[in-house]
Amino acid sequence: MLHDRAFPLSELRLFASARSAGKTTETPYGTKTIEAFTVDAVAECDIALLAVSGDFAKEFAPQLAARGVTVIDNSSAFRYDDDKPLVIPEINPDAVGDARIIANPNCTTAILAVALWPLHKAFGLKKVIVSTYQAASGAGAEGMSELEDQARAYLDTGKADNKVFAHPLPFNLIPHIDAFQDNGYTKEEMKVTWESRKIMGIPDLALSCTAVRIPTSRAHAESAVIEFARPVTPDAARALLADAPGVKVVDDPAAKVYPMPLNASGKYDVEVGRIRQNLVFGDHGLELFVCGDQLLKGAALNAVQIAEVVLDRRGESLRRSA
Ligand code: 2RA
Repeated sequence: MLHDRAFPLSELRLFASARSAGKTTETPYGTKTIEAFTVDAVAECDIALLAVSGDFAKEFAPQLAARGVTVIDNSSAFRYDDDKPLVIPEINPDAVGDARIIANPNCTTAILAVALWPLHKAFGLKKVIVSTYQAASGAGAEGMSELEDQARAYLDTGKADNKVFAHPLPFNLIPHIDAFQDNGYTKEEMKVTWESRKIMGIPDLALSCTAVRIPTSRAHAESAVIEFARPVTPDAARALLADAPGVKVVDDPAAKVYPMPLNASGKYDVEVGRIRQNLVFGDHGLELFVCGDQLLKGAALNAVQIAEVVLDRRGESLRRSA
């Protein structure tokens, strides 16, 4: 992603646990040897992109920040801290400010919010009801492998063992992503509510979500039913979204054109389609379907876009102000 976007780095260094240290990996910047993570070693860098557990981030991100490193963290460790920005550059780039720790949102939130934001600015979001259709790779490489292995095993033997997912995923869907909370929602579902409110700056936004794992490999899809404060039409929404950064309107149902995981995989833009006047909320309501690559806009792309904002806003002072 850094190379794809021609991020102006002088050196890329890769850090991991002692188990991986010493291994080499091919990158667009040449063969790299993975180094053992230590605060001292990473403190030599200007920007650290963390793809680690929340516990690891909580322990080490503040230590790196204290050493002058700008940390962009993909875990949920800091997303809900009032003093840490949670950023989608198309929505709230100014939130980056002088922060040394910047949180990257949950993939499901990022894909939805980038499509909701232009509509919110024009018509005012009032209520949003979301249902998700999330790819196996949202659970990591192990999730994707489990789907492939289970699918083969199921076709060969009629049975499939599950470890990563709570149930077999091939030829099934599982309305359970992350842990159940006291209110009956899962953590994944609550993340969409909490994070959308924070990123869009609408603390009282009424948003509820049902998150479902489906047997696709890559790219999450989401259906959203939206009530607005002001009247809205599908044509007006299409026109706005067509001009919005990070979004592509894919909406010609008569030609069987609508967002789908197979098409959205590998794309930077979140695809939006099936835009229609909602039957429940009438002229104040829309219904739409979004699909985005959760490994890109939902993770790596958004993280690198945050790094671009950091560089753009305070590149000169990255280390010197530490
Ligand atoms: C998932 N959203 O799809 C999660 C990954 N962060 O499981």
